[in-house]
Amino acid sequence: MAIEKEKLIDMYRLMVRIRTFEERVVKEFAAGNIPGAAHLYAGEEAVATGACANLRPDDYITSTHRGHGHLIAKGGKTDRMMAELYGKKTGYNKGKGGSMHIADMEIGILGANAIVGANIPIAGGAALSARMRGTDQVAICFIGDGATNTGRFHEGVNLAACWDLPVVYVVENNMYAESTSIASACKLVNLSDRASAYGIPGKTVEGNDVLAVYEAVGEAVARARKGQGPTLIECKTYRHRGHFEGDPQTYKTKGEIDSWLKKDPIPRFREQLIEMGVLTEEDADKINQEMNQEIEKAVKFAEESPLPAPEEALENVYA
Ligand SMILES: Cc1ncc(C[n+]2csc(CCOP(=O)(O)OP(=O)(O)O)c2C)c(N)n1
Ligand SMILES: [Mg+2]
Repeated sequence: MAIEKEKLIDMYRLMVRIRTFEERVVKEFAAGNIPGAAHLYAGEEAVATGACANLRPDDYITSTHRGHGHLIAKGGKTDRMMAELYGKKTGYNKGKGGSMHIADMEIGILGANAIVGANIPIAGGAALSARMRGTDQVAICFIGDGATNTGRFHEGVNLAACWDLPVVYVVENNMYAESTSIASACKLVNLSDRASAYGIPGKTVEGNDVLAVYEAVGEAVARARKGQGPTLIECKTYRHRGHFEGDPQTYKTKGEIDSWLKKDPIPRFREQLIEMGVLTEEDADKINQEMNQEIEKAVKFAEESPLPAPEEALENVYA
């Protein structure tokens, strides 16, 4: 697979942008600067990055409660996202939605979503709309392993399959739904096997390998654009943090955590790019520094932005 050097560097930068954003959220959440709940994406960056690298600005994504990585990968701006997390007026939802409701219709982000699996029919609807308008837009629907056990998954994937809708289901199998292991909640070893129940192709890839995700989702997006219907790609990955910030994670063992930390997608891709001669150590360090500066600015923007006024509470409730 030949990928342009610039594209590879963009993918690295994006993964670092997501990680730097998440690490800062950990800090600001602990300091009490972010109200509500925070479900972090650290560890899973290769999935959103590899998947969204196949999309155009006018394509769609539907996201989850663990959505920061998806939103950044689809082009979401970290300053407006941070402001939203802070509940500030300059945020994506004018500070009234928070982490789990960020949306930007102009770049196809149809929303993070606090209801597990509720983004599945929304992705189908976006894909149906593209079909009815005669465009070749596609929708990527990001879902967790847990969401594949919901009724919405069955109904949504089944109908999208019957109608050959241009949707790609990217299942982020991070092995847990809250504290419930997928091994205890599903007999299948590979969740991509679920695809056969709907008559669509399914594939399992190593979710911490950004190029493997890019390639598999790329084939699925190409199928969808040609009108050949949905595909389900399972990406096996791991969340570095708890289900939510504050989760004591008593259901994970130290051995498990350590073994996955060794498979961290970011150092892995960095080494790969250095070996390929795409980046030098200095280039990679410079990208890390640039992302630190960007997130520093995002936090400053959030801190300095005003809170929404109480009398604005009922504005923008309906689109
Ligand atoms: C319909 C519904 N049921 C339960 C919950 C509570 N809940 C929030 S996240 C979550 C687990 C989701 O697991 P998974 O789909 O694997 O996503 P992950 O958190 O691992 O990214 C649950 C049960 C919810 N938000 N919505
Ligand atoms: Mg999960």
